[in-house]
Amino acid sequence: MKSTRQIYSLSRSARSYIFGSQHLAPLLCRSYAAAAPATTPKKKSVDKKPAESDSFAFNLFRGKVALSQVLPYPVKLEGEMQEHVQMIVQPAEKFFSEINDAMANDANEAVSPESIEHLKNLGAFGMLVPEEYEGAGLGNLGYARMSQIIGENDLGLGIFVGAHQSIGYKGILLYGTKEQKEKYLPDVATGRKYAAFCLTEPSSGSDASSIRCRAVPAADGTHWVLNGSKIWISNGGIAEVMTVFAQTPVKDPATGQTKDKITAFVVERGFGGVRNGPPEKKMGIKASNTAEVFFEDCKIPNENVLGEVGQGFKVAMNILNNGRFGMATTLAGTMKHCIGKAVDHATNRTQFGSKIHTYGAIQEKLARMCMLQYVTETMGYLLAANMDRGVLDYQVEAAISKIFASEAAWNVTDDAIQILGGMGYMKECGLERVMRDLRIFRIFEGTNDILRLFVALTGMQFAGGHLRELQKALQNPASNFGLLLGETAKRAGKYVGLASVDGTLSANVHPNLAKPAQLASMSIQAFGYSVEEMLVRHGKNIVDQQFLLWRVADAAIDIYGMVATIARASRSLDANSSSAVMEENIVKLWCNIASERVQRNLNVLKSAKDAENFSIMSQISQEVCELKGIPASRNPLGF
Ligand code: MYA
Repeated sequence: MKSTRQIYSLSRSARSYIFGSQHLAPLLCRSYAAAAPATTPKKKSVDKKPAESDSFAFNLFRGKVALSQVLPYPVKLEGEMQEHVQMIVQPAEKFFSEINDAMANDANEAVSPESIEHLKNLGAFGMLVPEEYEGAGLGNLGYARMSQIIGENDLGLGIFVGAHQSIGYKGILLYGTKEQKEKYLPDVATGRKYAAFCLTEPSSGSDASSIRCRAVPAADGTHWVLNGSKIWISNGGIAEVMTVFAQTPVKDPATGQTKDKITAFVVERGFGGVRNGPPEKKMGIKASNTAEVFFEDCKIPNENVLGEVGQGFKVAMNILNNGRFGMATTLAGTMKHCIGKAVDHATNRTQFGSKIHTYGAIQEKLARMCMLQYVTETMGYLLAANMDRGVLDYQVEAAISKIFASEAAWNVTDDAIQILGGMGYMKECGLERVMRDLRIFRIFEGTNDILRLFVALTGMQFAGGHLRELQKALQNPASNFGLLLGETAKRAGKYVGLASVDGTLSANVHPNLAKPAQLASMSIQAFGYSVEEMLVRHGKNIVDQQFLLWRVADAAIDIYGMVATIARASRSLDANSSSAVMEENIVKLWCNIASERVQRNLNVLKSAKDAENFSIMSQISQEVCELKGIPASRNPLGF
């Protein structure tokens, strides 16, 4: 569970920006006015123009259907890049089927030296690094394809190579100077040196900005001196190159005051003053090294600051955002593997005189597994494609993909084990390793709990900015006629109870998907209204409504999954692809299930019964914490 400090911390920026300087209540719905709390005016927000974005997820929070990043489904590789990626796929698959032994890596708690040599030859340590720096130059879609193959075969190995490049040296790729790139990329891209991302500390997990590692400029100004420690660092025991985040004194030019702000550094083990603890003993991903890293008067040259001094928090967040699609595509591979195992068993195993795949209980599981894999794969590749074409505001989609993928993979693996029954529980079958490996995916790279809050609050912050603009427009209706007319029309639909569903989506997808598209459009509209109502009702206190924010995030995740899969299946239907019929069925099933869940989650936002349940849950939780667990006296026998 998150500490109060962590929970509060997430809200820092959201609290300041969602409502800005004035109440929205009089504008939107009088009956809410009394409930809207007073807000402290904050100059920064008053005149700030609300951000515009083409992100589907951002606009969703305004009830707007923004399709340019989703439809037509933009995932494709062409020309040289396609050939380039295709050329690597086959040797990668061969490597996993003939050389790498995931079970042995797990047992030995390390990837075998033979596998590492092959990975180097495959270019697996520098998939995203341009060829001029000795990398494979694959682009995000190429990386997505490779990560899927890795996810199908060995998640422990995946974290070894993933932590290295997805986050370990990603900062150098994204923020590095020419000199930094020239100095470090060739070594890390070839696997001559390994990299690690050092953010988490004993007292700073989800609350990333509370890190205590500190670097101060040396008296002669030639370098920085770093002290502190980091925990649970993937590749921490083997990395030569580390992206390290530390507090640094930064002078505010406006006030002249010096405050601590986070700065990112590229730290070489060779600088001295760097040591690591023993490899951690973990539940899963055992083949990946995880260790504590200590910095004791470590001298970092000035030129090893990554990005700008004081901008390290944003560097860290953007590295994490940038790497998250890889988790979705990796886990799409893992689910494919599990589905393969389950299908193999279900089509060969006879019970009660029939193959078990003919029974509804098994069919339901297999269908659900295929659906979850499809949604995950669709999201992961969509994100990678958008990143390749230069989209910048993908952080909410990235968080959604990470949350969805890690939970879907867990459920799919669980269902696969269930289908295999006793066989699935045996080590030999390999699924127990997958399950152990998977558990961490809901925890690391941002826990799903914190990312749900991030999704909901970031979206609401965006929507809140636009509501503020509307409020300002109302103060001078004559010169804001267009804006007000649009908003009036939107609200009129709501208040006369019309299902005034935006036709954009249905009009642009294959006719076979008209119904799912309509379900998605209705969900988007209902979602936009619910967000608006929540903003009006709770004001800046929305950030404290975690029970509700959780439901908002879940609804956003479901809707994003609907629209993304509709776009993908529509493209397959248009192209008459061999998988089109299956895709159509999956999308119909997903949209039926997801739209119902969206409605349920949105109903919870205003339900008195659910409010009562949340309050009861708070009480139970508080009591059990006060009692330090369940006391023996609560046993039915009384002792
Ligand atoms: S590494 C450790 C991972 N740790 C985390 O993910 C930490 C999670 N915590 C956070 O993300 C932040 O602390 C939160 C913000 C979100 C809680 N993008 O006041 P604020 C901006 C862009 O809300 P806080 C690991 O596990 C925000 O807008 N911007 O901040 C590796 C605001 O900006 P402004 C963002 O309350 C495991 C400012 O920052 C973002 O302190 C190995 C302050 O915001 C964002 N996301 O908390 C994995 N967030 O001031 C290996 C905030 O301008 C993986 N902001 O308004 C490999 C897998 C793949 C395998 C591949 C095989 C090949």
